[in-house]
Amino acid sequence: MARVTTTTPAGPAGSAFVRACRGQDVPHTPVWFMRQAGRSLPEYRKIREGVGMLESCRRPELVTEITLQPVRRHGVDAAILFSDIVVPLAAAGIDLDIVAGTGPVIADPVRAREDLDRLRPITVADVSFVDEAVRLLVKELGATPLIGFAGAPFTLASYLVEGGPSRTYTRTKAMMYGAPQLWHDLCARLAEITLAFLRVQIDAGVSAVQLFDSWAGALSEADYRRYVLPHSASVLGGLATAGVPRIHFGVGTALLLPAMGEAGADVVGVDWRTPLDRAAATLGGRAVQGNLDPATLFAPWPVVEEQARRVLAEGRAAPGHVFNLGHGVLPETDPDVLTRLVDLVHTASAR
Ligand code: 1CP
Repeated sequence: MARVTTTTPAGPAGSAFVRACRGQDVPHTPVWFMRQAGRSLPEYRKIREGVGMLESCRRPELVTEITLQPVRRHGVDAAILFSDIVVPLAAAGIDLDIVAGTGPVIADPVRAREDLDRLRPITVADVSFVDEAVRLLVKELGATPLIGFAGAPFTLASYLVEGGPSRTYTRTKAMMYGAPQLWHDLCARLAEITLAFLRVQIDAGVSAVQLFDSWAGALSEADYRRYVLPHSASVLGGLATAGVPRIHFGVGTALLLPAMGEAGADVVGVDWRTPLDRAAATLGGRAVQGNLDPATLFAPWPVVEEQARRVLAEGRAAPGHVFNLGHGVLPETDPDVLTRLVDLVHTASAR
């Protein structure tokens, strides 16, 4: 009897990364790192000298170079577009800056109904620099997949309402509970902008998208389902037929993982607090991404190796596993440890 073999398309669609996202067999577990481009790399610090963060996101040649740096250096299985989650908000008309050492700062926070008028829908013309950067990158990367991304409505709303980073999300929750219709209208607008922004990246050629709901872990499951899930679902559901895997990630989300999967993810990103086998058991057959604690990279190498092997073993419980950290690379991380970790993941997982 003839054996049925799945044909592997050439190029990014046949890469270990895309195949793992789809739960297909892979030659090795693919690996990339959230915030792999950034301050851990001396070549990044050098090229960013004297160029503000937002400005650097708007220069396609610079975006291309910064995005390629960690691919060249570490040999990761995927690149992630160098940008920031607030880039589409600036394109939509919000006056904001990304302040070094702080993060996004919003000049006039969104607190009342009339503030919604400052959030216009976006078209490709508003983010033409992203369209151009993705096209340049797809050419440069060849068979290496490029991940596009956006912030999810809750995480974006938290910056808009608080005015910047927050630890307690007091004003955000005050709006959610005290003015639920305003909250839902704000999130619906953000979902529309986010969906348009991801479509621009998909049309320009990204091979996967990641929706970052980094701060969703601040919510109970009940509140997440009521105030957040419908909006993230309208983003992810809007991409159901786009033909690229959808990754959905947040921090501190142990009890939210099933709901984040239900929002329409093919792959659920897991932070380091939840073992991947326990996550997989609640995810109804979805692939997982993660989840080495980024702080582990400051420990002696034998500890890094032991922990990475544990993550690989736990990841086998899921239909597909993309190795990553449980959150972004910390700026003080030794880049040589990241390179060594990529090699370890590849050799230890070779089938
Ligand atoms: O690997 C890469 O190249 C990553 C590119 C990238 C991504 C995916 C940047 C560049 N930002 C982001 C997404 C992002 N931005 C998220 C989601 C991911 C996550 O959870 O880490 C969030 C929450 C932001 C908001 C943001 N932008 C923060 C966090 C602030 C807070 O609330 O604590 C910060 C510090 C920034 C600035 C920023 N964005 C990116 C970089 C390299 C930097 C540092 C600034 C600089 O280099 O000048």
